[in-house]
Amino acid sequence: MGAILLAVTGIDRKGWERQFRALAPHRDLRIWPERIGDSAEVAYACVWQAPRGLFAGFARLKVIFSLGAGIDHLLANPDLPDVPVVRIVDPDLTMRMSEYVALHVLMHHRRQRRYDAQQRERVWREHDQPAASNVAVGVMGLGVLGRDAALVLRRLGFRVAGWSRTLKNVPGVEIFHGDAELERFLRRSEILVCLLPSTASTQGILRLEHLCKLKRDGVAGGAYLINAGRGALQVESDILTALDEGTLAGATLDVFASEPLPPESRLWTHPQVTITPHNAAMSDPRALVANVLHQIERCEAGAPLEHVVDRAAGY
Ligand code: NDP
Ligand code: OXD
Repeated sequence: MGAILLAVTGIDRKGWERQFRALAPHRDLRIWPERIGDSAEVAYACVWQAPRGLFAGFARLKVIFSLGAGIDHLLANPDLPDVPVVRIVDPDLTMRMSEYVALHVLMHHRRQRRYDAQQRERVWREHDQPAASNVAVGVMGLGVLGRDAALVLRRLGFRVAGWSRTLKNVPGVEIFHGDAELERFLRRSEILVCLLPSTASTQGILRLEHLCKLKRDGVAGGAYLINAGRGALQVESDILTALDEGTLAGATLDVFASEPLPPESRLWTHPQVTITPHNAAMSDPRALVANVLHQIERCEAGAPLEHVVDRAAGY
């Protein structure tokens, strides 16, 4: 049984350590940076935003686990060894993301920001409320998270479409795929939900050229953007321009080019922007350590690992 290394930055480490010790008291757990011991004994690395150079010190790694669904933080690391990289796919994380997507789609759809502003002024005024069945929502990325979010939105009654790289089949969801179908997908979407990974082909995809194709003359009363994928997908100055010009009627942003979002960013104070601190679907160690340990047990039993990242595709 090889030792397990826990190496995280930017998130609280204590909950992960506590949960590993609680669920696998028999395992040899090493903690970066202070309790590494003999690095040659480490077989599994569980990481989030690993510091540059981390992997160079561990010559016998067998598997690297990302403690989140995204792996862009790993692929950006020039020392990443040639071993399988496994990402989190877990119902707990998926449900958290679908909650977030449903909350923010409904917030825009039900004009909640307007009612919040009215409440501050003690104003009692109703606004026209279209039915969800007349509102077109588009989900960019129909992977584990996008598919579930699309189905939840469908269940809420929205007209849902999804866009992915390869052709998918999601019951009740209109399907678009590939670059050739992006424009048609955007033109029919009033509320755009982005759950793409950050890769060489998706970075900057939320730019003016694409935002201005969203459907503005539908019953939603304008076009809305919800990005919970990655900050690198969005061009923040273009989003501000789109909001100022009315190309976008509102935006919910959970991820940013630079995190935490710098205090001087105009996004903080824009009246049509809702900001959350990259916690649309936080990785909760209470649910996810069991997932990682299960994968380690599979590996040690000679079973194939699940959810291994395709490095060439970048996700
Ligand atoms: P998946 O790998 O399961 O799905 C990715 C989807 O994106 C797939 O449908 C894929 O297409 C599509 N895609 C990738 N590249 C392209 C492209 N060039 N053109 C069109 N579609 C493309 O990932 P998950 O659903 O598990 O997670 C998605 C992302 O969500 C993560 O990478 C991460 O960045 C983000 N995330 C954010 C969190 C937060 O708290 N804000 C929490 C967790 C994840 P295809 O199906 O054809 O392969
Ligand atoms: C993830 C994230 O990728 O939290 O899981 O961003």
